Amino acid sequence: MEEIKNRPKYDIIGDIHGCFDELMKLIKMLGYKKKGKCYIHPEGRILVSVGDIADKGDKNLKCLNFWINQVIYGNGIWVYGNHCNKFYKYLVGNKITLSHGIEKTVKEYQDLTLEEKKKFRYRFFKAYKSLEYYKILDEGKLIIVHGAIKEEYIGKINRKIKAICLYGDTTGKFDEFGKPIRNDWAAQYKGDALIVYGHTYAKEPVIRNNTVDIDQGCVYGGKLTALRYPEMTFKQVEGKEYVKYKGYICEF
Ligand SMILES: [Mn+2]
Repeated sequence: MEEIKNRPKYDIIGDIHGCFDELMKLIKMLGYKKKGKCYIHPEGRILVSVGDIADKGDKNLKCLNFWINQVIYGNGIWVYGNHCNKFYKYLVGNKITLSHGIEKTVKEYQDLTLEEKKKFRYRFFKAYKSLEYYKILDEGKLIIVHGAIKEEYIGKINRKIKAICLYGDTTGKFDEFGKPIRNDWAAQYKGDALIVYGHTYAKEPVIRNNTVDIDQGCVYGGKLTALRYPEMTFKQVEGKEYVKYKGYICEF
C-alpha cells in the first residue's frame, strides 16, 4: 500500500466524442471538483484523455473547452487523437471532409460569434500545441496514446510513429464498412510499460500484454470508461446513443 501511496495517480478517460453530460457524470463520480477554471481532485489525482474528445456527440465544443482548460491551467493531460487532429486541420484552414461526426463540431463552431470564434481558436491552439502524440508518465511505467504504439517507438517520434499514434496500426486495407483494417499490435506487445489507449471500440475494457483499451463507445450508446492508475480499477458511465455504430465491435 505504501508503494501505491507515493506514486502519481491518474484517471485516464476513454474516447469522449462530445459526450459532455457523461464526462461530467464520470469526473464527479471520480471525485473531481471545480476550482477556478478547471477540475481538481482532493487527493491530487490528474485527469488524462486518450484523445478524440469531440465529434459525433451533442456537446463537442463544451468537451473541447473542458480539456483546453484542464491543459492550460495545468491540471490535465491530453494526447492527440485522429479526430482532434482533423479539427485542428479545419481550424488552420486545411480542406477536410465534413463527415464522421466532425460536421457537428464544425456546426457548433460556426454558430459562435466572430469574437467567440477568435477566442476559441486562440485557446484551442494554445492547448493543442502543447500536446504530444503519446505521453510517458510515472517514470516510463505508463504510456498514454490514442491509437497504438510499438515498444521500439517509445521515446522516439517521426511521421510513421505519429500516424500509428493517431490511427492505430493500420494495414492500408479497408473492411466492408469502409473502416481501416488494423493489425492487432496489442497481441504482439511485450514491453514492461503499461500502454493505455482508445480508438478501438470494445464492449468492455480489454487488458492484454500490459495494454488496456478504454474506448467503450460512449457515443454509440456504450460506456465512458475511466481507468484509475496505479490502482488499475475502472469507473464507467452509460452513454446515450448519439450515433449508430457501423462496423465491428472489437471482441476478445
Ligand atoms: Mn480515434
